[in-house]
Amino acid sequence: KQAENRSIDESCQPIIEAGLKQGIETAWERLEKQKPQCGFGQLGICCTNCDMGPCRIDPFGNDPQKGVCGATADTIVARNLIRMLATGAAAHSDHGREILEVLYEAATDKADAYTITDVEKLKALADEYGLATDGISTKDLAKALSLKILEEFGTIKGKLQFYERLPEKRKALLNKLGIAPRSVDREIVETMHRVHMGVDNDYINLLTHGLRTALSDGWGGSMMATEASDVLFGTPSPLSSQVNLAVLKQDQVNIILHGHNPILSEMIVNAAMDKDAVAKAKAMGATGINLAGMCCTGNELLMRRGVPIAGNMLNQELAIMSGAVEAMVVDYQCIFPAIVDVAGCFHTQVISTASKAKFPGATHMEFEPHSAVQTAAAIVDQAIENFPNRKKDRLCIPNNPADWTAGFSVEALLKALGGSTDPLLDAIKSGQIRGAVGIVGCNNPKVKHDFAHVRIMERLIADNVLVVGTGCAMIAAGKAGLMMPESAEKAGPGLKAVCQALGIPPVLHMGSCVDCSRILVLVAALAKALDVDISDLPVLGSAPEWYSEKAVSIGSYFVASGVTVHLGLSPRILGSKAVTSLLTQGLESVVKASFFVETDPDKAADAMIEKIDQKRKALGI
Ligand code: BF8
Repeated sequence: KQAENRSIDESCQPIIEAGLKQGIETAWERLEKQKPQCGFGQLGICCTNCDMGPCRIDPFGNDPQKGVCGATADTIVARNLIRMLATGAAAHSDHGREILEVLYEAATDKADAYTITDVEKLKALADEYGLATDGISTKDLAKALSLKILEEFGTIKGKLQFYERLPEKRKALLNKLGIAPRSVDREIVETMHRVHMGVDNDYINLLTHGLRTALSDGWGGSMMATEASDVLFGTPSPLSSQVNLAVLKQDQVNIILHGHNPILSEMIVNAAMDKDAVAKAKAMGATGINLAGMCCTGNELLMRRGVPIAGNMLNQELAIMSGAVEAMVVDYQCIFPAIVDVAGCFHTQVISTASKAKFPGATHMEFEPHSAVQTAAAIVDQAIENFPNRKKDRLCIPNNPADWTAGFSVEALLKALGGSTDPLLDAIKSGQIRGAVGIVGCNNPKVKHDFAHVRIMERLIADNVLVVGTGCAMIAAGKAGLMMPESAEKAGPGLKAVCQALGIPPVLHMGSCVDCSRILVLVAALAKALDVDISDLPVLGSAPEWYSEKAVSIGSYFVASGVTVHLGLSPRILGSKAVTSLLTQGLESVVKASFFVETDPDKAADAMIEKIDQKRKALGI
C-alpha cells in the first residue's frame, strides 16, 4: 500500500496506485532518485553565489572552514536563507503589483472586462491612504488608489501605509530595531545586494535585514495583493463548496485552474458559464463544463466564487493522472515543470498564461488584461475541443468529494461576531477558546501528504484552540472534513460551543497564501483591542509541510510581527550553530517571537498548546 504511505488524502490514493502500476513518475519518485540529498546543501553550507566557488564548509570542524572569499558557515547560511526569503517576498509582491496594475487598467478603461466589485472597501482603503473620497467617481478613486499603492513598490518616502495597521507597541519595537520596511522593492533589492560577495558578512545584520524584507511582503506586497483582489473581485464571505479529486466530473469537460493569480482565472469562470461554450461542450459529447481550482488560484476562486478545489500542491500531477482533465491552466508559482511530462501520458493540455512563467512543452496562451475575455474564451474552447481525445479506459476519478466552507475574510469574521472582536476576545479570556494557531503553507513529499497538517489541526481543535489558515494547509483540512460547521463536533467543548453559536467550523479558511495578510490584520485587531503587543496574544503560526521560498518569507514576517512560528521541516540552517540559535532562541529577546522546528506533529501540537498556555498566564487569563 505505497499510496497510503505517501498520502492520507483518500481521493488520490487510487490514482497513486494506478500511476505506480503504469510507471508514471511523480514528485515521490523524483525525491527517491535525489536521495541521498546533498548534506552540504541541507545544512545550508554550500555557497554558489560567485564564480570562485562553489564552496562548501566542512560540517565536522575540519578544513575547509571558509569559502574562497573567506565567508564562514555563519555568513553562508545567513546569506542563503535571506536569499530564499527575498525570492519568496518577490513572488508575493510581484503578484500584488500585477493585481494593482489591473485595478489601474480597470479604472482607466484599458481593461474593461474588469469592474470594481467592492466599492466600500475601495473607499475605506482610499481613506486609509489619505485620499479625498467625497464626490469622486469610483473609477477615479480606483485610479488614484492604485497609483498611490503602486508607488509604494519603490517609494522614496520610506514607509508603507499598511505598516500603520500594526499595533503601536509592535511598531515602536520595529522602529527601534530599524526594520520598518521602506518600500516593497527596496528591501528585496537590498537583500540581493547584501548577499553579493563582499557586502554583508555579519549573520546578525543579514538576518535582521531578512526580517525587514519579510515585513515588506506581509505588510506590503501580500497585503496589497489581498486588498486589491478584494476591491476587484469582492471581499470573501462564507460559502460552501467541495474539495478533493472527486470534484472532477466523468461526463464534463474538466478544466483545472492552477497557480496563484486570480486575474485570468476569474475571467475563465465567466467564460465557462457562456451559453455558447456550454452548447459546444454538449455538442462534443459532454454534459457541461466543470471548473476546479488547484493550489492558491483555486483558493482565490473558492473564496469569492465557490469554485470547488481538486487539491493542493502534491495533487497537481495526480489530477492529470485521473485521465479526466482536458486542460490544466497555469499562471505562476508552485507549478511543477513535470506536469507537462505527466500530461504527455494523457490527453491533458497544459496551458501556460503568464509571460514570466513558460513551461516547455505547454501551449502558451498569453494573458493581457485588455484581452482577458477573449483569451479566457479561447482557453475554454481549447479544453472543449480536447474532450473527445479523452481515453475512457484510462479514467480514474474517485468518488465522494468532501464538503467544506470557506470565505472567512476578516470582514466576514467580524460580521459573524456582530461587528467587533469582543465576542472572540471574551471567549479567549473565559478559556472557552484557549488560543489560536494560523496553520499555513505547502505540501512537501518529504512529509506524508497532508498528514502533518491534519494531525496538528485535529489535536489543536480538540484542545479548544481555534485554527485559521491559508494555502495548501487549508485544502488539506477541507479534504479531511475539518471545515464544515458540523466539524465543530471534533472540537473540545469550549471551542465547539463557540463554533455552534456562530455556525462556523473550528478551522477557518482565510484564503490563498498572500491572504496570510488577513491573519496579520486579525491579530493586529485583537492586540489593539486589548492594548497589548501581538507577541502578548495566545496565538502561534505553523507551517507543518512547508517547501517554498514564499513560506520562508511568511514565517519570517509572522515572527517579526510577534507571532512564534512552528516549522514541520527544518530550514537549511543547521550548518551554523549561531544562525540556528539566533532564529530559535535569540530572536525572542529581539522581536519577542522565534521559530521552533518539530517534525513530529503530536509533539508540535503539545509544544504549541504549552506556548499558548504560557501566553495566557502572562496575560493573567
Ligand atoms: O502560495 S501553500 S505549495 S500553492 S507556497 Fe505553493 Fe505552498 Fe501551496 Fe500557494 Ni503557498
